[in-house]
Amino acid sequence: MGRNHGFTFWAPGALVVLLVLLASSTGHGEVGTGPSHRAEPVVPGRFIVLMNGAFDPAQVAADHAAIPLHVYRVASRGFAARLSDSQVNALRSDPRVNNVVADRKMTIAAKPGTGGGGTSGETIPTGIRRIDAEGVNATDDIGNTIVAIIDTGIDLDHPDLNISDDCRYNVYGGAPEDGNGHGTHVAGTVAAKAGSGGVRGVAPGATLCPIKVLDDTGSGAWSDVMAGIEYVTDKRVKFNEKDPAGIDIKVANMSLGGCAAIVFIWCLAEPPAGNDDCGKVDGTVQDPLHQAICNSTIAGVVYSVAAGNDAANALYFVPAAYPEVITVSAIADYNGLGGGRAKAPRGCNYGPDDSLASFSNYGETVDIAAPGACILSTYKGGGTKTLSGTSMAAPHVTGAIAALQPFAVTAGDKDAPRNLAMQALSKKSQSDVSCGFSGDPDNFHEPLVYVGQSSSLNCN
Ligand SMILES: [Ca+2]
Ligand SMILES: [Ca+2]
Ligand SMILES: [Ca+2]
Repeated sequence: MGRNHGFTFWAPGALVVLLVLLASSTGHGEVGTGPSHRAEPVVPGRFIVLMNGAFDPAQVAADHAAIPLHVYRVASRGFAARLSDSQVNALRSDPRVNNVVADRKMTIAAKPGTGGGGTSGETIPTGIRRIDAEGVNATDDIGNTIVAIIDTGIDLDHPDLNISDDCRYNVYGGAPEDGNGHGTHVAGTVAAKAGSGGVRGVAPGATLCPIKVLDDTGSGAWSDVMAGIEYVTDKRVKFNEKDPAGIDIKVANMSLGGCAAIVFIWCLAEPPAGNDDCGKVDGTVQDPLHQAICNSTIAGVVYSVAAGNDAANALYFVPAAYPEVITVSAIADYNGLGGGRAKAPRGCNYGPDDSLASFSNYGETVDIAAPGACILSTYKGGGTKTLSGTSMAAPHVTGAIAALQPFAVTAGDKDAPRNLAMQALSKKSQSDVSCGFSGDPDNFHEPLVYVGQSSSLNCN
């Protein structure tokens, strides 16, 4: 386990979030039901400073002798920096400043995976078969569709992936190589090429835009994730404005998350502040990550995000809680078929076949389910690996969105990308006799993503 927790991949195992009961007199929420680990969600000394109106964040930073780690001008308006207590106090009383919030940590909590394919030929992963995506043709339209993977980077030399030369970002500088493997795994489920060996993704050969915001141990910070969102949003806004520097990023995958509300060093079983107003409470930005994502969806980017792996209400985790994103829960499927008749493979048991995965978060903020247990996909170093988590479910939905052709979102409405994509996606209800799944613990029965391009339906 890493030392610090607060923002993590959603893969089961080492949980990152402590759902804690504080005395009810504090007004904080109830006891979480998920497994708990001590959390230290704040990055000591590091802050995110948000502007009022159009004031120049670089000027404000300079006026306070702050050295920005990041300056945000598109998805957010502000900067991130290490600040002393006196700088924080001075910034808070500067009328150009809307708010100064503590930056929060991120830590990987990925379950160690099992070995991948060493076989010749191409393996069609069970998740691809379960949603009938194996018949999606690798068209030019899909190849030209650009998908941002906001993660640990991507193995840039992986022979099974089509990675953009123009669209790439690394918050740490240099090439966005994936020293962890998680981002490469996510990328392969979205878009591993057809007929090239390895595995096959939902939208085979789609163009991947690596956005590296978490380091090789899976650690990072909200301010770094916001920098990745800033890059994606800036490229998309420029595309909307027909600027030659623009890039038509259609959809972004975020297989990561952190606790929605914190007090001292604990995560609370509470939704994020200002969740119905893009992170604002009475005009003050309390949740800058939410504000950044709203401005990105307003620019026309669809966000597909992991629900989280705490077997808890996804409303207590971000970005899963945000209304403007598509939040994806995970089902366990072991054979690529519906019907619930398969046994879990050795060492990879997350509940009965074709049920909500035992680790998956749930609740009203979840929009759609996808396979997320024992998923084979591409991995760093050119090969493949089997991993589990809602991290693995979200890219099935991201790929399904990328495979929708034509699919266009007009900029301007924060809810439009999510709503249009949800309407356009094919889905199967939980109660579908051949395709559905069991075990949803709440009254919000999200459907299963279903691409349905195979000539022989796999649900039967
Ligand atoms: Ca392949
Ligand atoms: Ca099954
Ligand atoms: Ca549900």
